[in-house]
This record gives sequence, C-alpha cells and structure tokens, in this order.
Amino acid sequence: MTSPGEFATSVCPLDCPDTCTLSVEVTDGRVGRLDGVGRDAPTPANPFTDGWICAKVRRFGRRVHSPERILTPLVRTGRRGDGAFRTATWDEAVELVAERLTRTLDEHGGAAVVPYLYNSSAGSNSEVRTERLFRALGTSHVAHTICAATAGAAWDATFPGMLSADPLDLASSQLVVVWGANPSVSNTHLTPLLDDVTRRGGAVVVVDPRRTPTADRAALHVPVRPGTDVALALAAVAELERTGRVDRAFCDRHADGVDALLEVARHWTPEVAARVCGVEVDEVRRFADLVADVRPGVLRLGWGLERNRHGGAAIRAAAALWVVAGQFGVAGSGVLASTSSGTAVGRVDPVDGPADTGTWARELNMVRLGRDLLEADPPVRFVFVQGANPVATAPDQHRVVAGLSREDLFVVVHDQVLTDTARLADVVLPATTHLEADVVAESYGSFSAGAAGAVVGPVGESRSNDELASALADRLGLDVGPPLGTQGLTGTVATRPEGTVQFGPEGHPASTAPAGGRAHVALPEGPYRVPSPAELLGDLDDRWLTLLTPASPRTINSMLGELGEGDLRVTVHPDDAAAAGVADGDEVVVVNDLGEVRVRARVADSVRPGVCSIPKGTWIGHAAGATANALIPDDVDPTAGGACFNDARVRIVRSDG
Ligand SMILES: Nc1nc2c(c(=O)[nH]1)N[C@H]1C(S)=C(S)[C@@H](COP(=O)(O)OP(=O)(O)OC[C@H]3O[C@@H](n4cnc5c(=O)[nH]c(N)nc54)[C@H](O)[C@@H]3O)O[C@H]1N2
Ligand SMILES: Nc1nc2c(c(=O)[nH]1)N[C@H]1C(S)=C(S)[C@@H](COP(=O)(O)OP(=O)(O)OC[C@H]3O[C@@H](n4cnc5c(=O)[nH]c(N)nc54)[C@H](O)[C@@H]3O)O[C@H]1N2
Ligand code: SF4
Ligand SMILES: [Mo]
Repeated sequence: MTSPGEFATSVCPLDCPDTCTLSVEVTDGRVGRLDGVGRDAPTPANPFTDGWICAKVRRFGRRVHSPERILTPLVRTGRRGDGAFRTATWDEAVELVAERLTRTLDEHGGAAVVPYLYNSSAGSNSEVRTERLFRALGTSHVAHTICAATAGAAWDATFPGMLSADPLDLASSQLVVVWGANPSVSNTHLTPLLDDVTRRGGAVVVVDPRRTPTADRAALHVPVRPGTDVALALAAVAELERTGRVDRAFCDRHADGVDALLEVARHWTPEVAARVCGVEVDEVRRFADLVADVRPGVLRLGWGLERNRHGGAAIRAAAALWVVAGQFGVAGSGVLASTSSGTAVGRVDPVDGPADTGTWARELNMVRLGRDLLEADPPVRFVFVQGANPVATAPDQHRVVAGLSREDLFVVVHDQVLTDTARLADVVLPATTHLEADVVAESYGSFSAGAAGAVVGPVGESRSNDELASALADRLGLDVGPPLGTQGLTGTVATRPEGTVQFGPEGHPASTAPAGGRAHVALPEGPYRVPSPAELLGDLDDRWLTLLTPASPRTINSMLGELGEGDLRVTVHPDDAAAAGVADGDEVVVVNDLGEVRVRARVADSVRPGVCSIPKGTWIGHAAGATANALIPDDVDPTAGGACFNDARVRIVRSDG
C-alpha cells in the first residue's frame, strides 16, 4: 500500500490552449494523480482553467511511468524500422551523434543536416539552445508551418500587432461565433463559458462541417462544406451592406479597405453562398442577422478552417465580417484567437544567444518533410528530431516513412517513448517529461503563464532538451549560453494586459501596435485572393469525400497515443455510407492515390454529406500499416506555407469490396 503522497504544484505545457495549473501527487518519487488548482487555492492558478483538468492529463502519471518509456539511449542494431536496438551509455550516444554530425558537415555541408525541432508539447524555451547549436553549425532550418502559420499570418495581415480578446470576457458576451474550432475537445475550459452565454439568453453559433458537441448545444449550426468559409463570411458582409447594417462609424475610425471588401463581397448573395457552402439560404441569412444584431459578440477563430488551400482568405474574411459589423470596443466583443503574443513572459529569443553569428544554410518547410528527405537538393543526410513525431503528424506519411527509411540517412530522435518516428532512428535519446525538469508554459488560449521546477527526478536516464543541448555543445566546443531554467518565474502568473478590449475606449486595439492601429480588411488578388464560386465548387468534386482529421479527446497531437486509441473509426454520413454499401461497424478502406487506411466505419450524421472524419494523432500501430496522415497531401497554403490537413480527398470502400 502506498501512503497518500505530497502535492506539488506545476503547470501543463502540452499543446493545448488551456495551460492548466496542476496539482501533482508524488509518492516515493513517483507521480500519482494529477488535478487542477482552483482560483480560490492559496497558490495562484490560471483563472481560465479554474480547478479542473482534462481526463488525459489526470492520468499523465501513466506516461511518466509507462512501460513504453525509453530509459536509456538506444542504438539501432537491426534493419531500419524493425525496432531492434541495443542500449548505450549517454557518453557513447553523444559521441556517436556528434561524430556523425561533424562528418556530415565536413563531407556534405550544413544544408545536409536537418534539425526537425517542434516541442509544442514541451515548455517554452525547450529548444532555444538546440536551435542555437544548429544555427551555429550553419545547418538547414525547418520552418514551423505545421500549425497556426496560416492563421498567424492572416491575423497579422488583418490586425497588425493586436492581441486576441480575453476568453474570460465571454462573461459579457451575448453572442459567440465558434468558427472552425471544437472547444469541447480542444479547448475544454471554454465550454462552461459558452454554456453560460446560452444560459444568459445569448446565442452560440458554430460554423463547422461536423456537428461537434459544441454545435449540438448551439443556437445555430452552419454545417459548411470544408474550405468554403470564405463564401459564408463574404455573403454575410454583403447581407449587412444590403440591409444597411454596416457599422460605418466604426469602419471609418478603425479600418482600411472596407470599400474594396464590399465590392468583392457583393458577388456573394445568400443564394450563391448557400450553394457553394452546401447549406440553406435561410441559414446564411440567419447567420448574418445574428452577427449584425446580437451584441456584444465575440468571434472565436479555430484552427480547423486554416487547414486548406483557401484557409488564409477564409480567416481574413471572417475577421473582416467582424469589423464590418463593428463587433468591437466593449467587453465581450472582438476576436478571440491565439493569445500567445500576450503571454510571452519567460520566452527567450534564440537569436539573442551567444551563437548568433551562425546563419542557416537553407529553409525547409515542415509540411514537406517526406518530399525533402527524398528530393531535396542538396540531399539531406542527417536528421535530428526533437519534440515531434512526424511519421504520425506530418502530411504524406508514406513519403515521410520512405524518407526516414533511407539507409544513407542518419536519424536521431529525442523523445519520451518509442514513437513511430523513433522506431526509424539510428540513435534514440530518452527525454524527460515536464514533471521531471524545469518547465515554463505560456498559454495560447488565455492570458496566463506558469513555471515550475521538477516535481520528480528523471525517469531512467532521461535528459531534458536543455541537458542534451549542453552535452552536444560541450562535445562540439560550441557556446549555446547557460541553461535557461524557469527564467526566474515560479507558479502561475496572470498576463492579461490593461485594456484587452479590442478597439476599446482608448481608441486603439490593446496591442503592441502604436495607438490608432487599424484593421485591414481588403482581400485583393494575391495570396488572400477570393476564389470564385465555380472554383470552390470544382474543388469539391462530388466523386470524392473530404477527409477531416480533427483533435481527439484521447491524445494531444500524437502524444499519449501509446496509451491506445482503442477503436479507431472513420465517421461517414449515412448517405455516403449507403452509396458505398457500407454499414455501421464495417471494415473499410479509406483510400486515395497517396495511400490507404483500414479502419471500421462509424455511420453517423454528425458529419455532413461529402465529408468523413478520422481523429488526428493516431499511431501507425492503431491502423494496420498507415494512419490518416497517409492520405493527406503535402500541399501548402499560399499565404504562409501552412499545412492543408483538412483538404484531403478520399473514397471509402468496403474492405471485402
Ligand atoms: N484533446 C486535444 N486537444 C487539443 C489537441 C489535441 O490533439 N487533442 N490539439 C491542440 C492543437 S495542436 C491545436 S492546433 C488545437 C486545434 O483545435 P481546433 O481549432 O479545435 O482544431 P481542430 O480540432 O483541428 O478542428 C476544429 C474544427 O474545425 C472543423 N473544420 C475542419 N475543416 C473546416 C473548414 O474548412 N471550415 C470550418 N468552418 N471548420 C472546419 C473540424 O470539423 C473541427 O470540428 O487543439 C489543441 N487541443
Ligand atoms: N492529420 C492531421 N495531422 C496533424 C494535424 C491535423 O489537424 N491533422 N494537426 C497538426 C498540428 S495542429 C500540430 S501542432 C502538429 C504537431 O506535430 P508534432 O509536434 O509532431 O506532434 P506531437 O505528437 O505533439 O509530438 C510531440 C512529441 O514530443 C514529445 N515530447 C514532449 N515533450 C518533450 C520534451 O520535453 N522533449 C522531447 N525531446 N520530446 C518531448 C512527445 O512525446 C511527442 O512524441 O501535428 C499536426 N498533425
Ligand atoms: S492538456 Fe489542456 S486541459 Fe489537459 S491539463 Fe493540459 S492544459 Fe489542461
Ligand atoms: Mo497545433
């Protein structure tokens, strides 16, 4: 029997917007139950997450002490990918990595070395010194385009320097439009705030091809076809103009490009938009009415709508609708998106380090890892993966696996468990979890940040990213600066700036921009070009289903996937299932010319016709041979090179058919 443990306070850095303050039970050096810390506790806590945490992280001790944890460095002994490794000491592993790295640089130059660093589920700064190291060596750089690149660029183009609205201000909202987000899974602490809006008699509106739990409880759900959001937004803009509800006073004071926007929007009647979006004309009108008339209203932009070829234009058009409606200036209004530029309290800029003399040899795009591994010129010879699991998370899985399987490539992976990517490595290095090292976590869904020291000692011989950077820097004779620790931060700190009300009474967006910052709403030709109705309809050829791969409640990206996805299914609408002769529970093959995935079908009208859905983040082990990412093209969006995960076309066939 274990005696009840002590409780330590920490913070959750996983790639989730919420950033909960954590209470961690520790018994005899082992992690027990995790829970939230309420805002009334003596320790300051994130008021947004207020006392409860998700089911995944309540059981995070299962990852910390998982039988899947890598306990020592591993060196490949068998053929690549067959999972045969021997254990090695850290000294031997670091020597092997450094020797191979130096040899590659000497023989092939910096471009041949590719650090694939992401660390979005590790704390802030956890790759700063690693990045300095590779930069000093003049290697290739891998741009962080796999998530939020398109959304970030569209935001900066529309609202330069402006901070997100504060989710806590939903307490004053009468309307919330949740657009391309599924907070019931991916931002759970927003859910009670949305329910409060409904309870107060306000309206929650959801724009999503799937009837998510959030949509199920909404006053209006507009189930648009994926990738057609730009049409809905512009039709609503046009409807506001036609009915004299454009907030001209607001636009004159705070926006540029309104006339150009209206000019483009006029082509989008509710009838045209309804046809393109695959919804009822009345739904388009009702949507416009709610946006124009229910105040104050907040627009919660998700990441679901960025992930297709028209994502940038869609985000800008949705934001422009908010401007034209003048839904700003009071608490409970504005646009809620990533809060990260308001929470950077402990962040260190890698370029400010001692190694800022280095330059990158070239820039590669994360989204095209597979293609780069197979086709880049000069060729890639050495890959160092840290805080990422690209076999499970990058597009075009077969290319990624084929690329990483090249026998003339040297692959190093630093991770906590033997992921699908780590299985392909030459050297696997064991990483600590955030409960075993200093952690700084800066929220992207609330104005809060937190830091904590290690709660338990490192499991096995695992080392933090910072420790690995030190070991490699020492061996290579490079100066990457001192370990970064918690940057002097302890516990949870509120980072809500004064005046988070966008375009508030001060007459400027609460922002890093100079007072008087304006919104830019024109959508001219160029990267944010508005596609024509024919183009949008042509993209959605009826012979194909669009595959969506949204966040799942069981994993964070692919993390915790080792605990099992259970019964992995593709959800398909009854009409499409009938057309394919598929019944609920049938074994099916989801297929296109990139690959095929074998799963069972869930036949349900929670997805609209023409759409099917498989959760993101599953491991190859969950679906014989390949996951949904094997079906996703490595196309990039024209604005920021972002991933187009939700722009895959597939067919579903019975596996005995
Ligand atoms: N439990 C859990 N939470 C997570 C994550 C996780 O893996 N698991 N991932 C985290 C990360 S890294 C991120 S970036 C966020 C993402 O969180 P969200 O922004 O919620 O992103 P998704 O789950 O990808 O998609 C949200 C919704 O967009 C819809 N959608 C897809 N395509 C379109 C479209 O073209 N138009 C519209 N209007 N909607 C569309 C999908 O049906 C889905 O319901 O969540 C974070 N939170
Ligand atoms: N099909 C499809 N694929 C998607 C998406 C989608 O919508 N659809 N969404 C994308 C999105 S939003 C994102 S953000 C990306 C994420 O893509 P990735 O970053 O590749 O995904 P994760 O599964 O979060 O991988 C993080 C890895 O880091 C490890 N890790 C955690 N902490 C540490 C640490 O401190 N040190 C080290 N060395 N390792 C650590 C974890 O164990 C995990 O294996 O995936 C994308 N993939
Ligand atoms: S994953 Fe999100 S909801 Fe779960 S504990 Fe971490 S921050 Fe909170
Ligand atoms: Mo993400």
